[in-house]
Amino acid sequence: MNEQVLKSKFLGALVGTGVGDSLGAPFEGCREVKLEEIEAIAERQEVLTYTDDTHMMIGVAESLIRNRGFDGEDMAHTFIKNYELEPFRGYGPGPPRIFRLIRAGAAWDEVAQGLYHSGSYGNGSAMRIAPIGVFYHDNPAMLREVAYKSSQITHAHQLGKEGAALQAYAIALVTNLEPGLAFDRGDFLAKLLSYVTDGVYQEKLNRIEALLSQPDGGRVIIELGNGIEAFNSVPTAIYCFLSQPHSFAQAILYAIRLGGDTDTIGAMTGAISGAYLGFESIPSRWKNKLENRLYIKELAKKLSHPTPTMG
Ligand code: F2R
Ligand code: MG
Ligand code: MG
Repeated sequence: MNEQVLKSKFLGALVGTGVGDSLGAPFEGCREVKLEEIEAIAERQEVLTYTDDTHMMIGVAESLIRNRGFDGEDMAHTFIKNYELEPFRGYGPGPPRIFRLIRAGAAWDEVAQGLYHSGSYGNGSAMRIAPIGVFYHDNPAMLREVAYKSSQITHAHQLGKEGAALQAYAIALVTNLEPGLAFDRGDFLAKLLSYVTDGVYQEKLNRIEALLSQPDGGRVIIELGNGIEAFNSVPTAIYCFLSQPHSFAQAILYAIRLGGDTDTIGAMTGAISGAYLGFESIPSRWKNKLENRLYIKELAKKLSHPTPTMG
């Protein structure tokens, strides 16, 4: 693939995360969201402010760049440093507890196992995964290994890890596709299905084709979910992308209109759509207002010059 196209996809995935997160943030927890409200609030804001989703995604990118690949200790301490600088980003309850324990000397790859008895299956590791999806886009085995290990820092439950790997693989698959060519939805879903190892995700992915053929937001919420759990949001983001594969704006607006965990489903939909369609597909009225956009773009550019290695 042309180097410029690939770079645009890295930019699209990272900026897409930030735009989806910041557009969805005002509606997190709402039951119904009106299209006009999303546009009106975005229009009124001078800056589109992101939340923990993008803040942690930035930490993932910073650590991958610094180490030219995954280093768990470094990524954990990057999360901690960023959190301590900006604890107001609306973090879920689990990560700050983990950060305090690691600060007190707990091992980065052991501590999260004890959270909620069997580890967290929240969507916190999937929401930040975009840099891993694009960085390892041509190596599915390493992609899974790094998705799992990066999840292990805060989300050690198998469903949390698998949600992160599924979201990363969706991003990787579309990174490998030329946006100008026909998009084969069946092939994309079949690849996701053969990659994912957990029955909970397989069952949800199996419902997507039927939901796409008879679009109904209510059924999407009932059958795929719009909640804070990885299994109730990652398949939903994949659905939102597939419902509007050729329009970043329409995919994001659809995701936010579902209500529930709007910033996170928006962020994950934005990462997939941005990685497929590229940076240019993200409307200027949104991307030009994204908080810290120059820094996020810089991270995406640095990430796109690599030979991935494992730390
Ligand atoms: N925190 C929020 N939103 C709350 C409101 C924020 C407000 N707007 C503000 O500004 O203050 N959103 C962010 O949190 C979600 C990601 O959460 P994460 O990182 O996964 O957290 P955690 O604590 O690990 O898991 C979330 C909840 O899932 C349930 N859960 C997880 N594992 C469980 C298990 N094994 N057993 C039972 N329950 C489990 C718990 O209820 C956790 O609290 C994103 O939406 C992000 O935007
Ligand atoms: Mg958030
Ligand atoms: Mg959220």
